Amino acid sequence: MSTFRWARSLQLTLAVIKPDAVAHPVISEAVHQRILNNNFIIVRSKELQWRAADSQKFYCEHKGRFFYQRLVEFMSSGPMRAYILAHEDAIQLWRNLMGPTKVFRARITAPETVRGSLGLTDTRNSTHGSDSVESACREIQFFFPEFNPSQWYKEQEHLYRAGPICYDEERLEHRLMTV
Ligand code: 3AN
Repeated sequence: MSTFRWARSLQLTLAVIKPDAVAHPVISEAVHQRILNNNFIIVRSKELQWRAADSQKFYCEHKGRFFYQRLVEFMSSGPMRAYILAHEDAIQLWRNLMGPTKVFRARITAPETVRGSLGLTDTRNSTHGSDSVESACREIQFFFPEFNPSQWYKEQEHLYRAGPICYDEERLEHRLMTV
């Protein structure tokens, strides 16, 4: 059972462990442990694999960039693990833990971050995280179409904030003790 102490409302973000990291269970587990060690609430988690069309749709803003084709192929090359995470400052906290986009910069400037310590290349950089409230909502719905963030904030946020919650090791998610 976990009793987190929250001073402010919870915020949701989307976090993804990309195919390069999921391909190596030790690395994937290390990222998962960082999520738990940083007191994120795992609201949902699932493993999935994209088709090329999913990858193209998700990264359409990068169409035309030199790395686009490589990125699209990589993101549909194998299984990923996606999470809906909650924390007081979930978006910024997860992005701080991930570190800079470019792995070689991350290794030098932020070696303790996920990308700095576990990323392979600028494309195969181990993790993804939403960069704003708007993108978190959009991306959560892309990965978890059955989940409604607005409804969660309205009906569930106060329950997760008050707790108690427990961690379900089989589902790799936290759940409310009252449900
Ligand atoms: P971030 O994931 O840090 O928010 P974005 O949204 O600019 O970064 O880029 C999306 C993804 O595109 C990155 N995670 C990375 O996999 C890939 N990418 C971005 N910039 C480069 C680059 N210069 N070279 C190769 N891949 C890149």
